[in-house]
Amino acid sequence: MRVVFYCPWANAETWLSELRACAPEFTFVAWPELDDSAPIEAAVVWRPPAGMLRQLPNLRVVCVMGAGVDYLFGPGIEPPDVPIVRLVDPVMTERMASYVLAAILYHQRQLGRYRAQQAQRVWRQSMHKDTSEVRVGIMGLGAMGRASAALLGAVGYDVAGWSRRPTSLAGVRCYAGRDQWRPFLARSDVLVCLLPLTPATRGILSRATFDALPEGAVVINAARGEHLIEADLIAALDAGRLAGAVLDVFSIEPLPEDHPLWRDPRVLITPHVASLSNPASGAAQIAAALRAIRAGRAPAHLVDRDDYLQAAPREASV
Ligand code: OXD
Repeated sequence: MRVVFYCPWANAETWLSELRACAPEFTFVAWPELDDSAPIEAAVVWRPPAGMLRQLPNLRVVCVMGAGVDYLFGPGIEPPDVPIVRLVDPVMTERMASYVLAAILYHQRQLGRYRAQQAQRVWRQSMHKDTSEVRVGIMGLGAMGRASAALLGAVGYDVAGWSRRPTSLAGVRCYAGRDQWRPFLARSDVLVCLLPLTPATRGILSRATFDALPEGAVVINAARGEHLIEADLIAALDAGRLAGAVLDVFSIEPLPEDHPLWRDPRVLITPHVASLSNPASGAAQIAAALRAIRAGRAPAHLVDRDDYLQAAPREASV
């Protein structure tokens, strides 16, 4: 089976060698260096260029080299009607959980404040909440949300999760659907967004959401920039409703140099590094999906395209 590979990342060559090493029975060809020797039956991609996938009439599967697949449903991409497989990789899952923990600790233990004091050589102690007093709410209980909840629970946080459909997780208070959205927010001192970006979740980190959080809450977004309405975040910080935020993702990346968030001391910015894809372990997961397709089995972690194609509700999930 011939597999086309498209990846705009700096480590694309490493990915290609890992894929070839993990799945030697497949022939990987880098886009656009295709020849006509045999049809392309699979694609391994990250943010493929507009129209690329539509030029592959024999495609049987699209494997994505990351957790998010939202961009496949963006203008001009038009994924063909074949299974789409997202990357669910234990290494990335652990990376996300440790990022979420670090982001919570950054605010809880006031590391930003002490960094600023250090710059002024100021020795001033401030009290902080103990771990068991911090109520964390995780939006999205997929692999990354579940792993984050488990790590935070093990450290001693009071953890709840919210998902579209009812879920149960040991040690985690689980909320689901529209009816339980507000009670979930009302008990979230730290709100962590790990949701997929769909028409139903775009803009979900909005003024209405911030107003429903306890006063002085912290927001962490490690999902997609488009979940957040940036102007609403800045207004909520200015009004003192929110105490701070940690943002790893932005609707425009890299974040433009003149963006006001760069200068906001209440916001910690990281450059989309919460859960970088890992070539060795990621290639092994993709190889498993390709083998499933070749054997006529359904691969794990199939994307439900209806989630991405539905019309946007009037208000984001609230
Ligand atoms: C992903 C990402 O979706 O890194 O995996 O954004």
